[in-house]
Order: sequence, then C-alpha cells, then structure tokens
Amino acid sequence: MTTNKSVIKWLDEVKALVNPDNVVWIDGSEEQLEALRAEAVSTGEMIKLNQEKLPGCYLHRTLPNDVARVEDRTFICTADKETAGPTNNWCDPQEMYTKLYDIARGTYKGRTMYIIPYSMGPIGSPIAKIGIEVTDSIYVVLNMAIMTRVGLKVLDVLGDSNDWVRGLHAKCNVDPENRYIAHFPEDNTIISVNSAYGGNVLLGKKCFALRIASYQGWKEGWMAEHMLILGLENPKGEVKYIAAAFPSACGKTNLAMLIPPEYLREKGYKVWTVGDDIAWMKIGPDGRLYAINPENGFFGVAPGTNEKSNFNALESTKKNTIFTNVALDLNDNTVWWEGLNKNLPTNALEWKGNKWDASKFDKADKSTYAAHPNSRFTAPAKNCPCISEEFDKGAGVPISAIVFGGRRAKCAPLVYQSKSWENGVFIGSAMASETTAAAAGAVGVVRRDPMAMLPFCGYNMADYFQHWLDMGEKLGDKAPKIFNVNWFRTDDDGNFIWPGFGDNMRVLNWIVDRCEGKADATETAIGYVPMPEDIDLTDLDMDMDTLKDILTVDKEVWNKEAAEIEEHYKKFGDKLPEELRKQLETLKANLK
Ligand code: GTP
Ligand code: SPV
Ligand code: MN
Repeated sequence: MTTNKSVIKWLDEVKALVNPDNVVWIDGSEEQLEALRAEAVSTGEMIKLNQEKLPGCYLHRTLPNDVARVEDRTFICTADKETAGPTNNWCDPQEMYTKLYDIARGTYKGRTMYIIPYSMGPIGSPIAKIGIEVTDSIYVVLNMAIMTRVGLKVLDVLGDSNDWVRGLHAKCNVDPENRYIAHFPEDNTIISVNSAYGGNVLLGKKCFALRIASYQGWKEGWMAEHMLILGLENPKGEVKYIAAAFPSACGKTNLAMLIPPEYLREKGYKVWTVGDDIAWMKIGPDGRLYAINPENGFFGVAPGTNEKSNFNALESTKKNTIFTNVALDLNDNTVWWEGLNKNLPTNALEWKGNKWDASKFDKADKSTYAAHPNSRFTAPAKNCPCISEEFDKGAGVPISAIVFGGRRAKCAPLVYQSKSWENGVFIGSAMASETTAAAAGAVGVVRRDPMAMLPFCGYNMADYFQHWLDMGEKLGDKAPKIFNVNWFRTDDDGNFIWPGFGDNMRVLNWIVDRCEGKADATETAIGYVPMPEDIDLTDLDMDMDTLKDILTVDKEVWNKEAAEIEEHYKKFGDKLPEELRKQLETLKANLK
C-alpha cells in the first residue's frame, strides 16, 4: 500500500504485537465501508435503522461502563514530568509503553487489524496533518470514516515523510480497570486500550487533533483549540468569522449551527458552520489568524437536540449517521432521545438495549432516561444545511473574535469583552464551568477549565498560557478580539434566564459590532460589558431589568472569584507567566 519506511516499520511492529488473523487497509471506498457496515450488522455490533426515514443510519451501543471520556485514565507521557505539567496525569514513556504493550499483546487473535490512513483537515491543506490509526473495531473504522478524511490518497500526500501520528487502539475486553488513553507527544504516538467509546478511541479527534496537536502547535508556532468556528454573514453579504471555546457539552455544536431569530433572518443575517469542536489556527501571510476545522463530521451530543434548539444538527443526522447510546423506537425502527420531542416512545429500548418504561420517566432521575446523557450522533459535516463553503478549503478562515464561555449559574455576565489580548488570555486561563456528562465523574461541579482545554492540553498548561501570550505578540494589532459569554445564568428556581440557542445571535451581533468599532460598552472591573440597549431584544419575552441583571458584575461574587483564580494559579507555581499574575493583581485592584 505504501513504500513509506516509517509507516511499514511501525505497522510491522504493531502487527507482531497484537497478532491479528487478518489485516485490512481502509481504502476510503464506499464498497469497502458498506461491506463493513453489513458485517457489523451481522454480528450485532450495529443495528440498521429504518432506511426510508433514516437512510444509511445505524445505532450502536457501548458497554455501560464505557460511555464517556475517562480523564483519570488519560495520560501524557513525556520524558520529563514537568513537560506534562500539573493538570495532566503523567507516566514515564517507557513504563507506559511496556504496560500497554503487555495489555495489547495478542489481543487481535481471531480478529482483524484495520489500518486507517486519515487526514485531519482537507487532504493536502497546508494546515492539515496525517495520522494512521490501527484498530480492531469496525465501529471505530466507520466513525473515523465520517469524522476524518480516510483512504489511500492520504498515503500519496504523506509520501516518504515521517511527519504522521501513530495511533494504536485495542478494544481488548473493555475492562475499565485496564483502560488507558496514553499520549506520547515526543513520539507522535497514541495508544488506547480497553475502551470503545468515541472520545477515547476515535484517535484523530481529541487524542491527535487536541492533545498531540496542541504540543505540535507549541513547538511549531500555531494553535490547536477546543473551539467551534462559525461565519456570521450580515445583510451586506460580508462574513466575519468567530472561534469559540466552551467546555464539553456546553454549547459549541449549538452555537456553530445557530439559526438567527426571525427578525434578523428577515434582514438577511445568516450563520455558516465551519467547525463544531476543534480549530487549528495559524498566522496567515497577511498576519491574521486563520482557522481550519480538522474534522470532517460532527460527534455531537444527542440529548436536547431538536428541531427548535438545533435544526441544522438534527438535519445533519438524517442520513449516513451513526447513533451511539440513544434509544431505539421499536414502532418504526428509528431513534429517540430526551429533548427530541414530547412524544415519549411507548415501545422502545433504552440505550442499554432493555425495554424502556416511559411511564417511569422522571426528569430528575437520569437512570430513568431512554438515552444516555452523553449519547451522541456521528454525522457527516456535508449533511449540515449551513455548512460553510470554506469548510472544505484548506486555507482556513480569518478569525475576528475569539469567545470563551462555560456554564456558570452565577458570576459571569451574559457577555463581556477583554481589555486586551493579554487580558483575554487571563480570562481564558481562569475559565470555569460546571462539569457535564461528556466525561466520566460528577456532573454539575464547578471546576477551572482553562480555554476549555483542561482535558485536552498535551503539555504543561503554564507553557500553554505563555504560548497564547506569544501568539498575541506575533499577531500584534491583527489579533482577534477576545470575549467571554455565559448562556447559563440561572434564576432562584434554577431556570436559565437567557433563552440561548438561536437567540445567542443577539450577542454575536454585539461581538461583531465591537470588532468593527460600532458598539459602545461600559468599562467594568472585569472588562467591557454591553450597554443594555445594545443587546437587541426584539420579539423576545425579556424585559430590560432582566437583561441588566444578567449583564451585571457583582463585586462581591467577583472578589470570591478572584480568590479562587489565585488558588487555581497556585498549581502552576513559578511557571505561571508573570503577565497573568499581573492581570490577576489588576483585577483584584479593580474590584476594590
Ligand atoms: P462537546 O461535543 O462535548 O464538545 O459539546 P458541545 O460544546 O458541542 O455542546 P453542545 O452544543 O452539544 O451542547 C450540549 C448541551 O448544551 C445540549 O444539551 C444543549 O441543549 C445545551 N445548550 C447548548 N446551547 C445552549 C444555550 O444557548 N442555552 C442553554 N440553556 N443550553 C444550551
Ligand atoms: C467532548 O467531550 O468534548 C467531545 C466528545 O467533543 S469526545 O469526542 O468524546 O471527546
Ligand atoms: Mn468537544
């Protein structure tokens, strides 16, 4: 298949280790993928859904112990522990290789070794990069074929180069006690064992495109970020691009595909999706920051997705999509999840495959849900009605604004702008959010998640902060403006105050206006907050006082926040960039 010596050597080693019965190269052809789908259906690995209503769609269930990323079993293995830093699990590379080779040894016996050559980013784009994943799971092959550009043409682009990421996945017996997601950024290598859940096994995604790529970006002067990318078109047909980092299950897919409120649609405003989860950003020839989406599909959260909340995502899932851990409606062999519609299916199997009793459904008790809270769809990006025409172009889109955000019931206002790039890096570094079902562990606990990269930064986070500061210095006055948003402020009854979803467009418009110097703002201790009248409330059931309320910066709350940021910073010791310490001192002084 290839004469690339580094590829042949590594594959020989892997094959000798895992000892498969067969070896199959994934060539990218539809015939081969179709045969694999049929095989997965015949073994029960996938269920073929109603092909009239959902052509090309399948359902897959993972084991109940294997439904989300496992952060406590995710490792960054660098020669020096300091390189991995205080926020990552670290292990000596040799020790980890030995341990994982022992776990993976011989586990492909009786199975097939699939070799997936793939490109992150349009094949041949100057920002794209190549990986090869070896797996014993057809589910992984079929998901990778949606999420990345797979096939032999990738090998042509690679040629003799050694610049590619090695990824070994072995399902083993899906033993949570021996589950490891290990990264060796100094060797461009990933090994994942004992899992079959998306984020742990689709190695092009979080493992390569964020953990390994963030390390590469640090070394090579670019950025790999947990960000959506969208284009906002105004009535004159001008498009401005925004990249936004929100933690897992905090609204990236939704914002990336939003449909503006009717009064704005009528005026001619549109949103185009470039990416919904990951951005790779490089400084272009004109000195601006350009972003590509390295992925080719959406691995999106199913619950809560419906015609109203995210029409474009729902449309994207109507053909050639793989659903994972949603409910199966036996009446018409289609899928269902909480929040899809109000028609709870009366004859359905829940995500584990057991009969579901809709009458026992209790919103407060997740164990009664039909779909797992982290159930997902894997949908081709080209299915998305609002996919940007720039999506498949390799050059990337120029970013005007970077937006940070998270789930904060109190504290962070609806939107504010940083006072400078450095101040924006400070805001990103201090980001906090309530945890979600995207990772195993407690849900709803506030934790610091800098730039939404806490689980994904492949090196020392203090160096990562410095890298952000350095990028700002290189960009100078061409640097994107930095903002922070919070769609999740709640009232005393715990209800979200801001309507969110499509109405977030009202906030995006203010952001773009600020970038163009068109909107006013009030300077506060934390940054620039909109004048309430500049957030357009047309057709919205919200009064000025409520809006003012979610725009306020409560000094008492923020003094507590500043103290928590100080505590968070202690983790980084002397490595914390001096600039960020200065920023914190300024915030504290401003709050006096
Ligand atoms: P990952 O794929 O895990 O990185 O997540 P994501 O950031 O793409 O999250 P996604 O857009 O899938 O949203 C996750 C959850 O947040 C869904 O249940 C949404 O319904 C909810 N959500 C998204 N946007 C909003 C919003 O503006 N307001 C409110 N209240 N909820 C939202
Ligand atoms: C996330 O958890 O941020 C995701 C899903 O986007 S996963 O691919 O599992 O990481
Ligand atoms: Mn994500």
